[in-house]
Amino acid sequence: MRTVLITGATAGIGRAIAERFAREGHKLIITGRRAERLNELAQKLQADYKVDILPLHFDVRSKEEAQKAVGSLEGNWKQVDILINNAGLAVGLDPIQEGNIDDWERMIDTNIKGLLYISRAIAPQMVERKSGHIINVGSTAGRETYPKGNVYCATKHAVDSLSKAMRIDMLPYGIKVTQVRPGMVETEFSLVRFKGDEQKASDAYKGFKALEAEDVAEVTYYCTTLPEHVNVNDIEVTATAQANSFFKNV
Ligand code: NDP
Ligand code: 8X3
Repeated sequence: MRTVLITGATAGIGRAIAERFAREGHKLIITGRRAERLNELAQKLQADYKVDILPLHFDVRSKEEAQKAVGSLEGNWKQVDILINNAGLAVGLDPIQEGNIDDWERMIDTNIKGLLYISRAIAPQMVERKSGHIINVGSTAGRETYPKGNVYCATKHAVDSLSKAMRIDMLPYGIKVTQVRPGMVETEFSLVRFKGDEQKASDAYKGFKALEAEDVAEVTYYCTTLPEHVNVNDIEVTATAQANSFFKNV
């Protein structure tokens, strides 16, 4: 039984990952901004799987909140064996000359700085114990840049770069670093990207069978089941109907 901290567990991929690990009997620290959803999920997982769940609601964009949340961990909760940096978002889909600067900042602050704040707070105890696994949720958008995806794609390229950098820095301590890169997954992602426009959000998945959050959770869980000497450095997973960021069988 291990302790797993999952950021962005109130919806989509993070929520599915939380359920996948709870099913296996692991202790979970689940995080997100929406306290009510987080508490409901904690109660559900506790009831369904009889596991210990600690909900911590905070905004990963705030260095102070992130440090305070991790600093509040007590006793056994301090030892995080697996950190899953999943919280993230795309906001807007505009050419660079029309981009909304606030949208850009939300993406950069969440997808890059948030991931860094949490990793900086959790990694030292892994280093001290010479044990641990950090999983960063990247994207196919971290490999390919698609039209109007500019800043979102740049943040996911940063996740790619940081995953490689962390793997080098963690090497002397035997800490695994994995990047999981999903293609299109039908979650609240597009609803957030299109600022609540349900039509635009559902159109994004029209005409093909996208991944479900549970598919990504399964792949993520798999990466944590391998022997001590084996690490999945980087894994890209798309729907069968999606070849890459540009080609879909619609
Ligand atoms: P969802 O919108 O369904 O879930 C996003 C999660 O991130 C929520 O739990 C949300 O919680 C959390 N989150 C967002 N901003 C913050 C913040 N500032 N502080 C704390 N938590 C935050 O999207 P997905 O599940 O699809 O996305 C999860 C990850 O997967 C993201 O990193 C995304 O980039 C990546 N991804 C998604 C793909 C897709 O097609 N869906 C494909 C490839 C990668 P709350 O709002 O409660 O704070
Ligand atoms: C999310 C997948 O293709 O919308 O990372 O960028 S995509």
